[in-house]
Amino acid sequence: MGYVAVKKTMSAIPQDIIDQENAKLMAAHQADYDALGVRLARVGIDIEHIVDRLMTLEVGIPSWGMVSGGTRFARFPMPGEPTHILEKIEDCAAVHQVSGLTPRISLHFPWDKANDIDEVRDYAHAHGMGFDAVNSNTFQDQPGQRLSYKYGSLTHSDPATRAQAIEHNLECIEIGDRLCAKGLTVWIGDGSNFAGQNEFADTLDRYLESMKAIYAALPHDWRLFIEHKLYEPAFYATVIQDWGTSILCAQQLGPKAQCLVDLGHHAPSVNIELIVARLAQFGKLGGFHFNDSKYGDDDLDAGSLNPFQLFLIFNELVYAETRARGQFNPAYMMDQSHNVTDPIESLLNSARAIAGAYVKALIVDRKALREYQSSNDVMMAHHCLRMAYETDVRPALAMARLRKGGAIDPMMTFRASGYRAQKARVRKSRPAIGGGII
Ligand code: LRH
Ligand code: MN
Repeated sequence: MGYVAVKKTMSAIPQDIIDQENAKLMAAHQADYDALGVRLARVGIDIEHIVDRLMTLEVGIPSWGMVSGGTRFARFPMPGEPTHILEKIEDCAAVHQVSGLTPRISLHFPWDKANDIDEVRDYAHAHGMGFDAVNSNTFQDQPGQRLSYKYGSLTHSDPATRAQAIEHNLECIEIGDRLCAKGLTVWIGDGSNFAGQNEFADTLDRYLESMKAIYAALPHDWRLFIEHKLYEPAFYATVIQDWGTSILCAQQLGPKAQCLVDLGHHAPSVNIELIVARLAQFGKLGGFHFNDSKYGDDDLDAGSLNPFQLFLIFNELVYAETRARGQFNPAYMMDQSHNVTDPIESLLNSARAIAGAYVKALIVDRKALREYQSSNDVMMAHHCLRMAYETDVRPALAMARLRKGGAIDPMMTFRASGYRAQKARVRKSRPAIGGGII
């Protein structure tokens, strides 16, 4: 995806703390690793090859996930949470330092607006961090904003309001370009709460007209991610409600436009891995917002409720990669709201779940699976997936982290660092003002 190489000069967590914690666990880790290596070799899999593949996996961190999240009812800030973008970057760097998996931050504007965007870039680079897709925001009105998005933004019936929303997206591209980001994610809450409020086809025409203007402003090597969502804030119809509408729009817009799958943006029983396979088959799978949910867009920790679904999604991704013969680079990002846990611990938890799902998908015996599928041996085909899913791959995950300077045990190492308590001593606390996701 052509991200800039960054020279790390600053560490969020003193590296010797990570090394000390690793030293205590090294012997047991090595024994577990060797045992897994023997077990995988028994079925013809080279554990070193798997770890090498895992070392290439990179997942973007949502800047808005670094503070305690909330709901419309309330938000409960946590002592030591970041109070501005530089502190958010420092915390993102701590997640990457311990997990080795999250080298890029996905920023959201205007939430992450800064007077000196070059300072933000350089501060991140100094921590060994880069930037993933930037996110525009035309689902809230900003103080002093001329025209309201109450009745929509890129699809508003008023051309001036649409122009204002387009202008904001062009500004996000400009800022993102200064940050060496390579993508823009456009999620809009546009939709209706009453039948008759909007004309569906006309509204989508307006969406495409607006997105064409944004598409035209993309730098040559950028991608435009269309994020669909079933409902909320609209509760009758949402303009970009599902993957079908998303892929039709991406095909209309052009090759740089692709579909972003936020796992929480589907009705509870929807088969998301099937959607992933469809989007990948037609070259329109742009990326992910990983999280988990039970009811709605709950933005819970990825893999915390449906780890098997996460595995099945990566099972489709691993197969799609073989089918795509190299033209396959979905942008993996997390999008979570940490309402009752330390955001860093939740992101470490989710990073481990995502890496685990990927490694389990890599060890699926695809040759056997293909044979069982073509001979309609249903149970053995399913068994292939179960055997991979039920394999304890934690030693391989730990080895990849270790080889990237991270922690054998991320959670216990982060706790041992005393990072949050130290930040609580130096950072101003943010008042708990009402609800809202951040
Ligand atoms: C919408 C969404 C979108 C972000 C927002 C914070 O629900 O998933 O990706 O802009 O959350
Ligand atoms: Mn999202």
